[in-house]
Amino acid sequence: MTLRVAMIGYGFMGSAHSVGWRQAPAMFSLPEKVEMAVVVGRNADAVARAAEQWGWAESATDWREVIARDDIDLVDIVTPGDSHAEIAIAALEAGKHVLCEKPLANSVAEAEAMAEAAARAAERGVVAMVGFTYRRVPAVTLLRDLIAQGTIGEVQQVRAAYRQDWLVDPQMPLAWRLQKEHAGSGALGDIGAHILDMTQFVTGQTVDAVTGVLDTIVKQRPLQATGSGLSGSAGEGYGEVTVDDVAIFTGRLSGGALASFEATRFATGRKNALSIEVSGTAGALRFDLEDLNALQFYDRTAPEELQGFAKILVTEPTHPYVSAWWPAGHLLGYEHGFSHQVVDLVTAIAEGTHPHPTFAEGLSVQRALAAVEESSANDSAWVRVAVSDPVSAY
Ligand code: SOE
Repeated sequence: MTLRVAMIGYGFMGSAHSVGWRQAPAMFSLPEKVEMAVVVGRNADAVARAAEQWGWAESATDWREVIARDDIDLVDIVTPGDSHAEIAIAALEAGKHVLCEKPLANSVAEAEAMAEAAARAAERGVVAMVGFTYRRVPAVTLLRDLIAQGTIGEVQQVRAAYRQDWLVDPQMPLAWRLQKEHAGSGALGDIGAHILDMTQFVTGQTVDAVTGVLDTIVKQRPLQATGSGLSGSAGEGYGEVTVDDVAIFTGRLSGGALASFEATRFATGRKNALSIEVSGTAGALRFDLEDLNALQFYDRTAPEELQGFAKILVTEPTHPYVSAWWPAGHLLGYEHGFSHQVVDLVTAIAEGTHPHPTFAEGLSVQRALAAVEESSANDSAWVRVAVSDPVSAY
Protein backbone atom coordinates (compact mmCIF):
# COMPACT_ATOMS: atom_id res chain seq x y z
CA MET A 1 0.00 0.00 0.00
CA THR A 2 1.12 3.57 -0.61
CA LEU A 3 0.30 6.36 1.85
CA ARG A 4 -0.39 9.48 -0.20
CA VAL A 5 0.26 12.53 1.95
CA ALA A 6 -1.15 16.05 1.72
CA MET A 7 0.60 18.71 3.81
CA ILE A 8 -1.47 21.76 4.72
CA GLY A 9 0.82 24.74 5.31
CA TYR A 10 4.36 25.50 4.19
CA GLY A 11 6.15 27.64 6.78
CA PHE A 12 9.06 26.61 9.02
CA MET A 13 7.27 23.44 10.17
CA GLY A 14 6.35 22.70 6.55
CA SER A 15 10.04 22.61 5.68
CA ALA A 16 10.89 20.39 8.68
CA HIS A 17 8.04 17.97 7.98
CA SER A 18 9.02 17.82 4.27
CA VAL A 19 12.53 16.74 5.31
CA GLY A 20 10.95 14.02 7.46
CA TRP A 21 8.68 12.75 4.68
CA ARG A 22 11.65 12.66 2.30
CA GLN A 23 14.32 11.25 4.64
CA ALA A 24 12.35 8.57 6.52
CA PRO A 25 11.64 6.32 3.48
CA ALA A 26 15.26 6.77 2.37
CA MET A 27 16.80 5.67 5.67
CA PHE A 28 14.28 3.32 7.30
CA SER A 29 12.57 0.21 5.93
CA LEU A 30 9.01 1.51 6.21
CA PRO A 31 6.13 -1.01 6.05
CA GLU A 32 4.29 1.25 3.61
CA LYS A 33 5.47 3.39 0.72
CA VAL A 34 5.02 7.15 1.21
CA GLU A 35 4.12 9.58 -1.57
CA MET A 36 4.53 13.33 -1.01
CA ALA A 37 1.44 14.04 -3.10
CA VAL A 38 0.48 17.68 -2.51
CA VAL A 39 1.33 20.71 -0.40
CA VAL A 40 -1.41 23.27 0.22
CA GLY A 41 -1.09 27.02 0.82
CA ARG A 42 -3.05 30.18 0.12
CA ASN A 43 -0.47 31.82 -2.14
CA ALA A 44 -0.41 29.77 -5.36
CA ASP A 45 3.01 30.95 -6.56
CA ALA A 46 4.69 30.59 -3.15
CA VAL A 47 3.30 27.11 -2.46
CA ALA A 48 4.23 25.97 -5.99
CA ARG A 49 7.81 27.04 -5.26
CA ALA A 50 7.71 25.15 -1.96
CA ALA A 51 6.44 22.01 -3.72
CA GLU A 52 9.26 22.24 -6.23
CA GLN A 53 11.92 22.85 -3.60
CA TRP A 54 10.81 20.21 -1.08
CA GLY A 55 9.75 17.44 -3.48
CA TRP A 56 5.92 17.50 -3.36
CA ALA A 57 4.32 16.20 -6.58
CA GLU A 58 1.69 18.96 -6.67
CA SER A 59 0.67 22.19 -4.97
CA ALA A 60 -2.84 23.47 -4.31
CA THR A 61 -4.59 26.39 -2.61
CA ASP A 62 -7.82 24.81 -1.30
CA TRP A 63 -7.36 22.38 1.61
CA ARG A 64 -11.03 21.38 1.58
CA GLU A 65 -10.74 20.21 -2.02
CA VAL A 66 -7.55 18.26 -1.23
CA ILE A 67 -8.93 16.39 1.81
CA ALA A 68 -11.97 15.39 -0.28
CA ARG A 69 -9.75 13.63 -2.83
CA ASP A 70 -9.89 9.82 -2.91
CA ASP A 71 -6.17 9.72 -3.76
CA ILE A 72 -5.14 11.26 -0.40
CA ASP A 73 -4.71 8.98 2.64
CA LEU A 74 -3.03 11.21 5.24
CA VAL A 75 -3.21 14.92 6.06
CA ASP A 76 -0.24 16.59 7.74
CA ILE A 77 -1.28 19.91 9.35
CA VAL A 78 1.52 22.45 9.79
CA THR A 79 -0.54 25.65 9.84
CA PRO A 80 -0.84 28.10 12.77
CA GLY A 81 -2.98 26.79 15.63
CA ASP A 82 -6.11 28.73 14.69
CA SER A 83 -6.85 26.30 11.83
CA HIS A 84 -5.83 22.98 13.45
CA ALA A 85 -9.30 22.02 14.67
CA GLU A 86 -11.23 22.81 11.48
CA ILE A 87 -8.77 21.02 9.21
CA ALA A 88 -8.13 18.00 11.48
CA ILE A 89 -11.83 17.31 12.15
CA ALA A 90 -12.71 17.62 8.46
CA ALA A 91 -9.83 15.33 7.49
CA LEU A 92 -10.70 12.70 10.12
CA GLU A 93 -14.35 12.76 9.08
CA ALA A 94 -13.21 12.29 5.48
CA GLY A 95 -11.39 9.13 6.64
CA LYS A 96 -7.87 10.55 6.40
CA HIS A 97 -5.15 9.80 8.94
CA VAL A 98 -3.95 13.04 10.56
CA LEU A 99 -0.65 14.35 11.86
CA CYS A 100 -1.20 17.73 13.53
CA GLU A 101 1.55 20.09 14.70
CA LYS A 102 1.70 21.18 18.33
CA PRO A 103 0.05 22.54 20.29
CA LEU A 104 -2.99 20.50 19.31
CA ALA A 105 -5.27 23.54 19.29
CA ASN A 106 -5.69 27.12 20.52
CA SER A 107 -8.23 26.19 23.20
CA VAL A 108 -9.44 23.27 25.31
CA ALA A 109 -12.80 23.31 23.55
CA GLU A 110 -11.12 22.89 20.16
CA ALA A 111 -8.80 20.19 21.53
CA GLU A 112 -11.78 18.30 23.01
CA ALA A 113 -13.61 18.38 19.67
CA MET A 114 -10.46 17.11 17.93
CA ALA A 115 -9.96 14.30 20.46
CA GLU A 116 -13.61 13.26 20.07
CA ALA A 117 -13.29 13.28 16.26
CA ALA A 118 -10.12 11.19 16.59
CA ALA A 119 -11.84 8.68 18.87
CA ARG A 120 -14.69 8.33 16.34
CA ALA A 121 -12.22 7.97 13.47
CA ALA A 122 -10.23 5.35 15.40
CA GLU A 123 -13.30 3.09 15.28
CA ARG A 124 -12.86 3.15 11.49
CA GLY A 125 -9.12 2.42 11.67
CA VAL A 126 -8.14 6.05 11.06
CA VAL A 127 -5.32 7.37 13.29
CA ALA A 128 -4.35 10.81 14.57
CA MET A 129 -1.07 11.98 16.12
CA VAL A 130 0.31 15.25 17.54
CA GLY A 131 3.71 16.51 16.37
CA PHE A 132 5.63 16.67 19.64
CA THR A 133 8.78 15.64 17.78
CA TYR A 134 11.25 16.12 20.64
CA ARG A 135 9.96 12.84 22.11
CA ARG A 136 11.71 11.23 19.14
CA VAL A 137 15.17 12.60 19.73
CA PRO A 138 16.96 9.33 20.59
CA ALA A 139 18.29 10.72 23.90
CA VAL A 140 14.75 11.69 24.99
CA THR A 141 13.32 8.28 24.15
CA LEU A 142 16.27 6.71 26.02
CA LEU A 143 15.54 9.03 28.98
CA ARG A 144 11.96 7.77 29.05
CA ASP A 145 13.06 4.14 28.77
CA LEU A 146 15.62 4.45 31.60
CA ILE A 147 13.05 6.02 33.95
CA ALA A 148 10.53 3.29 33.06
CA GLN A 149 13.20 0.68 33.88
CA GLY A 150 13.71 2.25 37.33
CA THR A 151 17.30 3.35 36.60
CA ILE A 152 16.94 6.48 38.72
CA GLY A 153 14.47 4.98 41.20
CA GLU A 154 11.37 6.96 42.16
CA VAL A 155 10.98 10.35 40.47
CA GLN A 156 11.22 13.06 43.16
CA GLN A 157 11.51 16.27 41.11
CA VAL A 158 11.52 17.50 37.50
CA ARG A 159 13.00 20.73 36.14
CA ALA A 160 12.11 21.64 32.57
CA ALA A 161 12.87 24.78 30.57
CA TYR A 162 12.56 26.00 27.02
CA ARG A 163 14.45 29.26 26.49
CA GLN A 164 14.67 31.33 23.30
CA ASP A 165 15.56 34.97 22.66
CA TRP A 166 14.08 35.86 19.26
CA LEU A 167 11.81 38.52 20.76
CA VAL A 168 14.33 40.46 22.87
CA ASP A 169 14.50 43.09 20.07
CA PRO A 170 11.40 45.32 20.57
CA GLN A 171 11.45 46.09 16.83
CA MET A 172 10.77 42.41 16.00
CA PRO A 173 7.47 42.68 14.08
CA LEU A 174 4.09 41.48 15.32
CA ALA A 175 4.24 37.95 13.82
CA TRP A 176 1.25 35.59 14.01
CA ARG A 177 2.84 33.87 17.04
CA LEU A 178 2.29 37.13 18.98
CA GLN A 179 -1.43 37.36 18.26
CA LYS A 180 -3.81 35.37 20.46
CA GLU A 181 -6.40 34.90 17.70
CA HIS A 182 -3.81 33.04 15.62
CA ALA A 183 -1.52 31.40 18.18
CA GLY A 184 -3.82 30.86 21.16
CA SER A 185 -1.02 31.86 23.54
CA GLY A 186 2.64 32.89 23.37
CA ALA A 187 5.64 31.12 24.86
CA LEU A 188 3.23 29.07 26.98
CA GLY A 189 1.56 27.17 24.15
CA ASP A 190 4.34 27.38 21.59
CA ILE A 191 7.28 26.09 23.66
CA GLY A 192 5.71 25.46 27.07
CA ALA A 193 3.63 22.75 25.36
CA HIS A 194 6.84 20.92 24.42
CA ILE A 195 8.16 20.72 27.99
CA LEU A 196 4.76 19.77 29.37
CA ASP A 197 4.45 16.93 26.86
CA MET A 198 8.08 15.89 27.41
CA THR A 199 7.59 15.77 31.20
CA GLN A 200 4.50 13.59 30.84
CA PHE A 201 6.24 11.42 28.22
CA VAL A 202 9.48 10.72 30.10
CA THR A 203 7.87 10.21 33.52
CA GLY A 204 4.73 8.40 32.32
CA GLN A 205 2.81 10.64 34.72
CA THR A 206 0.32 13.47 34.21
CA VAL A 207 0.52 17.07 35.40
CA ASP A 208 -2.55 17.18 37.67
CA ALA A 209 -2.35 20.73 39.10
CA VAL A 210 -0.42 23.90 38.29
CA THR A 211 0.39 27.33 39.66
CA GLY A 212 1.93 29.89 37.36
CA VAL A 213 2.43 33.39 36.08
CA LEU A 214 2.46 34.76 32.53
CA ASP A 215 4.13 38.03 31.52
CA THR A 216 4.27 40.12 28.36
CA ILE A 217 7.49 42.15 28.39
CA VAL A 218 7.10 44.10 25.11
CA LYS A 219 3.45 45.06 24.78
CA GLN A 220 3.46 46.78 21.35
CA ARG A 221 5.38 45.83 18.22
CA PRO A 222 5.72 47.10 14.62
CA LEU A 223 3.06 45.59 12.36
CA GLN A 224 4.47 42.91 10.08
CA ALA A 225 4.59 44.00 6.42
CA THR A 226 4.62 40.54 4.84
CA GLY A 227 4.66 36.84 5.61
CA SER A 228 4.19 35.16 8.98
CA GLY A 229 6.18 32.84 11.19
CA LEU A 230 9.17 33.88 13.26
CA SER A 231 10.29 36.86 11.27
CA GLY A 232 9.16 39.26 8.55
CA SER A 233 9.85 42.90 7.66
CA ALA A 234 8.28 45.65 9.79
CA GLY A 235 5.38 47.54 8.21
CA GLU A 236 3.61 50.81 9.06
CA GLY A 237 2.39 51.42 12.62
CA TYR A 238 2.27 49.34 15.76
CA GLY A 239 -0.01 46.63 17.15
CA GLU A 240 -0.77 45.11 20.54
CA VAL A 241 1.01 41.92 21.59
CA THR A 242 -1.89 39.80 22.92
CA VAL A 243 0.04 36.78 24.21
CA ASP A 244 2.62 35.98 26.88
CA ASP A 245 6.36 36.36 26.33
CA VAL A 246 7.27 34.41 29.46
CA ALA A 247 5.50 31.55 31.28
CA ILE A 248 6.84 30.32 34.62
CA PHE A 249 4.85 27.62 36.38
CA THR A 250 5.00 24.66 38.74
CA GLY A 251 3.16 21.37 38.27
CA ARG A 252 2.20 18.59 40.67
CA LEU A 253 2.69 15.23 38.96
CA SER A 254 0.30 12.32 39.45
CA GLY A 255 3.10 10.45 41.23
CA GLY A 256 3.40 13.29 43.76
CA ALA A 257 6.61 15.00 42.58
CA LEU A 258 6.84 18.73 41.82
CA ALA A 259 7.90 19.85 38.35
CA SER A 260 9.14 23.37 37.60
CA PHE A 261 8.71 24.86 34.13
CA GLU A 262 10.07 27.95 32.36
CA ALA A 263 9.08 28.87 28.80
CA THR A 264 10.48 32.15 27.58
CA ARG A 265 11.34 34.08 24.43
CA PHE A 266 13.43 36.59 26.41
CA ALA A 267 16.35 34.44 27.58
CA THR A 268 18.99 36.60 25.90
CA GLY A 269 21.60 34.38 24.27
CA ARG A 270 19.52 31.19 24.45
CA LYS A 271 18.50 30.30 20.86
CA ASN A 272 16.53 27.08 21.24
CA ALA A 273 17.51 25.82 24.68
CA LEU A 274 15.17 23.07 25.75
CA SER A 275 16.32 21.15 28.83
CA ILE A 276 14.85 18.65 31.26
CA GLU A 277 16.36 17.16 34.41
CA VAL A 278 14.65 14.36 36.33
CA SER A 279 15.86 13.67 39.87
CA GLY A 280 15.17 10.31 41.48
CA THR A 281 15.97 8.33 44.60
CA ALA A 282 18.68 6.32 42.79
CA GLY A 283 20.04 8.94 40.42
CA ALA A 284 19.27 11.66 37.90
CA LEU A 285 18.99 12.12 34.15
CA ARG A 286 19.37 15.37 32.20
CA PHE A 287 18.83 16.23 28.51
CA ASP A 288 19.81 19.48 26.73
CA LEU A 289 18.61 20.10 23.18
CA GLU A 290 21.80 22.13 22.58
CA ASP A 291 23.68 18.83 23.06
CA LEU A 292 20.98 16.61 21.61
CA ASN A 293 23.12 13.52 20.99
CA ALA A 294 23.92 13.21 24.70
CA LEU A 295 22.15 12.18 27.88
CA GLN A 296 23.64 13.05 31.29
CA PHE A 297 23.31 10.29 33.90
CA TYR A 298 24.11 10.46 37.63
CA ASP A 299 24.15 7.07 39.36
CA ARG A 300 23.69 7.29 43.14
CA THR A 301 24.15 3.51 43.38
CA ALA A 302 27.71 3.70 41.97
CA PRO A 303 30.68 3.63 44.36
CA GLU A 304 31.04 7.12 45.82
CA GLU A 305 34.43 7.73 44.18
CA LEU A 306 32.84 7.12 40.79
CA GLN A 307 29.74 9.27 41.28
CA GLY A 308 29.27 12.19 38.90
CA PHE A 309 27.16 13.16 35.90
CA ALA A 310 28.36 10.89 33.09
CA LYS A 311 27.71 11.81 29.44
CA ILE A 312 26.10 8.99 27.48
CA LEU A 313 26.70 9.56 23.76
CA VAL A 314 23.36 8.35 22.34
CA THR A 315 24.72 7.17 19.00
CA GLU A 316 25.02 3.41 19.49
CA PRO A 317 23.00 1.16 17.15
CA THR A 318 21.17 -0.16 20.23
CA HIS A 319 19.88 3.33 21.03
CA PRO A 320 16.40 4.34 19.78
CA TYR A 321 16.22 5.05 16.02
CA VAL A 322 20.04 5.32 15.65
CA SER A 323 20.71 2.05 13.78
CA ALA A 324 19.05 3.39 10.63
CA TRP A 325 21.48 6.32 10.43
CA TRP A 326 25.20 6.26 11.04
CA PRO A 327 27.90 4.36 12.96
CA ALA A 328 28.53 5.27 16.63
CA GLY A 329 29.76 8.84 17.13
CA HIS A 330 28.32 10.21 13.88
CA LEU A 331 25.76 12.66 15.23
CA LEU A 332 22.11 13.42 14.47
CA GLY A 333 20.43 16.84 14.35
CA TYR A 334 17.19 18.74 14.92
CA GLU A 335 15.62 17.42 11.72
CA HIS A 336 15.96 13.70 12.53
CA GLY A 337 13.08 13.78 15.01
CA PHE A 338 10.78 14.64 12.09
CA SER A 339 11.89 11.48 10.27
CA HIS A 340 11.38 9.38 13.41
CA GLN A 341 7.88 10.86 13.68
CA VAL A 342 7.12 9.65 10.13
CA VAL A 343 8.55 6.20 10.90
CA ASP A 344 6.35 5.72 13.97
CA LEU A 345 3.24 7.13 12.29
CA VAL A 346 3.59 5.00 9.13
CA THR A 347 4.40 1.90 11.21
CA ALA A 348 1.33 2.43 13.42
CA ILE A 349 -0.89 2.80 10.35
CA ALA A 350 0.55 -0.38 8.82
CA GLU A 351 0.13 -2.31 12.10
CA GLY A 352 -3.31 -0.90 12.91
CA THR A 353 -2.13 0.56 16.24
CA HIS A 354 -2.41 4.06 17.75
CA PRO A 355 0.63 6.32 17.24
CA HIS A 356 1.61 8.43 20.24
CA PRO A 357 1.14 11.19 21.21
CA THR A 358 -2.54 10.72 20.52
CA PHE A 359 -5.00 13.61 20.34
CA ALA A 360 -6.05 12.59 23.89
CA GLU A 361 -2.46 13.25 25.01
CA GLY A 362 -2.49 16.52 23.09
CA LEU A 363 -5.72 17.39 24.92
CA SER A 364 -4.09 16.70 28.30
CA VAL A 365 -1.35 19.22 27.41
CA GLN A 366 -3.98 21.73 26.24
CA ARG A 367 -5.81 21.40 29.58
CA ALA A 368 -2.58 22.01 31.49
CA LEU A 369 -1.88 25.11 29.36
CA ALA A 370 -5.37 26.45 30.11
CA ALA A 371 -4.87 25.76 33.81
CA VAL A 372 -1.67 27.83 33.81
CA GLU A 373 -3.57 30.70 32.12
CA GLU A 374 -6.33 30.40 34.74
CA SER A 375 -3.80 30.36 37.57
CA SER A 376 -1.96 33.41 36.23
CA ALA A 377 -5.28 35.29 35.99
CA ASN A 378 -6.06 34.39 39.64
CA ASP A 379 -2.97 35.56 41.51
CA SER A 380 -1.16 32.32 40.65
CA ALA A 381 -3.53 30.21 42.72
CA TRP A 382 -3.17 26.44 42.29
CA VAL A 383 -5.52 25.14 39.57
CA ARG A 384 -6.37 21.50 39.06
CA VAL A 385 -5.91 20.26 35.49
CA ALA A 386 -9.23 18.83 34.28
CA VAL A 387 -9.08 15.05 34.37
CA SER A 388 -7.97 13.93 30.96
CA ASP A 389 -8.61 10.59 29.45
CA PRO A 390 -5.72 8.39 30.64
CA VAL A 391 -2.68 9.72 28.83
CA SER A 392 -1.98 6.42 27.14
CA ALA A 393 -5.58 5.79 26.16
CA TYR A 394 -6.88 6.83 22.80
C1 SOE B 1 9.20 28.74 17.68
O1 SOE B 1 9.19 28.94 19.01
C2 SOE B 1 9.49 27.28 17.36
O2 SOE B 1 9.53 27.17 15.97
C3 SOE B 1 8.39 26.36 17.87
O3 SOE B 1 7.13 26.70 17.28
C4 SOE B 1 8.74 24.91 17.55
O4 SOE B 1 7.73 24.03 18.05
C5 SOE B 1 10.08 24.58 18.20
O5 SOE B 1 10.45 23.25 17.89
C6 SOE B 1 11.16 25.54 17.71
O6 SOE B 1 10.75 26.92 17.95
